[in-house]
Amino acid sequence: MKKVTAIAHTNIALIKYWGKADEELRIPYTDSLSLTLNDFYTETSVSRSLKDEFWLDNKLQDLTHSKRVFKFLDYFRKKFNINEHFLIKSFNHVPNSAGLASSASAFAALAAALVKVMDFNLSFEDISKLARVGSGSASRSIMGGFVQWHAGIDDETSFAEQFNDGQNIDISLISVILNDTPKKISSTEGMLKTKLTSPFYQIWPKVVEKDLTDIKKAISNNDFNKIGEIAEHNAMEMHALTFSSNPSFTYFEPETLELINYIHELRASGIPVYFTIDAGPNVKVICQKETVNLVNDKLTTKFNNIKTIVTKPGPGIQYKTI
Ligand code: 2P0
Repeated sequence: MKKVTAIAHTNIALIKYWGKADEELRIPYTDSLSLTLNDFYTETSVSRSLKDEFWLDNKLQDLTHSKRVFKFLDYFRKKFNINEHFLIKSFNHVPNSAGLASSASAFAALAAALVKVMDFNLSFEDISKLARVGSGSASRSIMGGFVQWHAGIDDETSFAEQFNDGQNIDISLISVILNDTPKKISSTEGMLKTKLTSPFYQIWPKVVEKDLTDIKKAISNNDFNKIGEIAEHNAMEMHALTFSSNPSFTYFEPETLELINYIHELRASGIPVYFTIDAGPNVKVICQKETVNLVNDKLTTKFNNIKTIVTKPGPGIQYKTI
């Protein structure tokens, strides 16, 4: 029986996706832009089978833990009008506590493997549309480097596209794990609460439009400081939406604020360093090759109980030939 193995890397949004126009199809309200990361990925093998089965890290998953994957398989069968079932074996190389969503790399790898096992001849953009329905951010993990997800208005027009492969841009990322307790509000739930109750949500599309235009210019000009400034500001704008929801909520923990203050201090001392934060308390520090070791040393000296992982721009979907 034919088996296909696909590898997809996770990504970090520099301009955040926060809120859906269509919850089922995961059509977002706004475009977003991310950086695919080199050191965190999911490897997924798919073969046709008599029934659907989902294994994660060598463990067969029960129905509860397979629910989201099975729903995605149903969508795949319906979209392409097929009846096949699949045996799925996934390995997550995103450390559990990395503070990075594994759903992006997971659904990107699954979509890519499914398409190939069925011998469908789809473009990366079409695979991105498929991955999007599994998890919005997965649409961006199909491509490497800096990737823009076009919000679009329906399934056909909502997909990601590479903006710049990132290979000539000096950007490094330190994933700082301050706190690895699972978050209380998932991003799916958090973005819905925000959309429904934050009075500031109505200006979010305008905010994103400007930040996106500016960051694309900064990437094209290889202007690291501008990239960092815009990414940091956009992350804080997203978190302001959670604070202004009703009832208010936040993904920040006290340590998150301490780290934010410390990054500001480092920058005031002349080190070009910025941060972004996703739907969790952990902080991703954005710096350059020349300073990454210095910044990493300073962080681990200043904060006792943190873990850090250094990474850089990573590639898009890869298929493994066995
Ligand atoms: C992003 N996040 O752009 C934003 C910023 C978190 C903060 O996409 O509901 O797991 O499955 O589409 O993709 C995380 O949300 O959400 C996310 P769903 P997803 O990366």
